[in-house]
Amino acid sequence: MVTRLILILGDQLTPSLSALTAAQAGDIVVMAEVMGEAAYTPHHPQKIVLFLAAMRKFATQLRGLGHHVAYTNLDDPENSHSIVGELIRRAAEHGADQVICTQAGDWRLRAALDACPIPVTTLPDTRFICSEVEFSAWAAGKKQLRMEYFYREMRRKTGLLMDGDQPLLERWNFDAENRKPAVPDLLRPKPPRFAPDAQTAQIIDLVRGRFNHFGALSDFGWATTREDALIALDHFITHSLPRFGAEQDAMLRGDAFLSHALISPYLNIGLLSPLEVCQSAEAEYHAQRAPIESVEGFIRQIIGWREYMRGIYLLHGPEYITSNALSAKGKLPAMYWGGPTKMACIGAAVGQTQTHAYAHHIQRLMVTGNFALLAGVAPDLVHEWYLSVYIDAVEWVCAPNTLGMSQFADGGVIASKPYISSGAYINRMSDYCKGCAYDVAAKTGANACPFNTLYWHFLHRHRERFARNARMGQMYRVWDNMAEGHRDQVLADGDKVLAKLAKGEVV
Ligand code: FAD
Ligand code: DLZ
Ligand code: SF4
Repeated sequence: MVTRLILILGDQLTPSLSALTAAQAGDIVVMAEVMGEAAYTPHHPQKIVLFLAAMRKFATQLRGLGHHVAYTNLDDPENSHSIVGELIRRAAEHGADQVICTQAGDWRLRAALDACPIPVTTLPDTRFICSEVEFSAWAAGKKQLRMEYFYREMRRKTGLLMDGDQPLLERWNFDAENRKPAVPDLLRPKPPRFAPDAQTAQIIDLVRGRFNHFGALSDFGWATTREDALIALDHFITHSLPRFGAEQDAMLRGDAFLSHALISPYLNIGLLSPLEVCQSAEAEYHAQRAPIESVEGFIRQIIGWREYMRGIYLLHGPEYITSNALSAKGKLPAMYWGGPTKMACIGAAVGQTQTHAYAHHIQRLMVTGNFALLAGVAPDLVHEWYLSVYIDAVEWVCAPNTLGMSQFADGGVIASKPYISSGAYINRMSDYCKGCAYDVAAKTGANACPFNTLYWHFLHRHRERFARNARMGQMYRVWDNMAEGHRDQVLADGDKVLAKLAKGEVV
């Protein structure tokens, strides 16, 4: 009988995975903790713990289902430390001459598996609502790939929040009712955190001993099994979903999680499925326990943004991660890696990233992302940072969010205009500016909020590209109507901030 290896990667922890449903008696399931994956970028230690703990527990589950699992621990002396190396080793050990795998999420691993000397049969990853082929068909011939229209297709396809072929309540989007500023609220439900069990605690010790990456391990509280991920989902749906829409964009110093779901890592490694998550949110609307604006906004993030980002990443191929449309070349300031800063907003976003490996979307987009874009940081450095520091970071979703949505490095494939703002937006949506060393109201001077000077500096230096953008013309008119002396001062102050950043000085 032919022996085949069934490869299961660290983000493929789903029993109904195509490679597992293709398994036959006598096949060997291969799972491997390897440095090639654990250190290709300086992952936050909590992220490494999550992957290794969830992998080990999934392997136990597979054995319980009757699979023969050949599992390589990180500290196995025989470990070759690459996925392909482990396939070669296991093939020799078991006399196997074929590998079955579900398509890897990243181009990097796809290329490695394409070069594997053992023949590999690749099956599609069916855990997404929109397949790769379906997305290409939707994109074909379109000049602009608008997420909103893609999302409507996904609503029709899934039937979520639909009334026949029309959207429920005759509206696709309820965002006008969402996105209120931050209000401290002691009664806001706190998401459950999961104390490490003995197996996870052992992995925490292993990771602490082997990796010296940015990020703390002391607050590890992530679910590492489907059972606990379901508890996290259920808690969100019951307690936080009703507030999700209103609080989606709010930021508060003392509250890292607000009313967010904290389920992205579980979706991305396969402990939860996007459809089950959306259906449980939809049920809350029908049971009149959550308002339409929260439920629709939440479902849009998952069947809209998440699927759309994957489609864009796959459509644009391996070169997407090298894009740099604005030719940005700056260094990533040390404050992103926990270095000192006078900017309270960056300090808060980076601080909670260090503690929890988590920041919510608006912190990523409008604080750390916004600043990197205004400061002209090289997008590959920005991408490396996001890919490393967040618990949910895998390339297919991190790259389009970072390079496309946040840094405009893809030249406008995803965003029709750059996501930039002055300090006023951050002040409106957060409590960061109160007590910051900078003055959010000051437009010039040593005390002026760096977002204020760099905002206009960015528009000025990229005038040729953006002045004719219909959504940005108004900002250029505001700039042009300022007194010339004031404009010169803003630019000179912006230059000073950029010079400090270039010299590695604290801002
Ligand atoms: P919630 O705010 O509760 O949202 C619910 C779910 O919607 C999330 O779990 C997620 O699955 C989905 N979602 C929301 N927004 C997006 C989006 N823009 N793209 C894809 N899915 C979305 N998300 C990742 O999963 N991995 C990443 O590596 C990642 N990198 C990002 C980098 C940048 C610069 C930005 C701006 C966003 C990034 N995001 C990424 C998207 C988003 O910030 C996270 O999905 C979200 O913060 C996860 O927390 P949550 O589960 O509490 O989400
Ligand atoms: C992220 C990650 C880490 C930290 N470690 C492993 C590992 O040891 N073994 C493994 O199979 N996968 C790991 N992963 C997840 C992979 O990097 C992920 O499967 C690819 O990036 C494809 O999306
Ligand atoms: Fe951030 Fe500026 Fe507000 Fe300080 S004043 S917290 S730098 S937006």
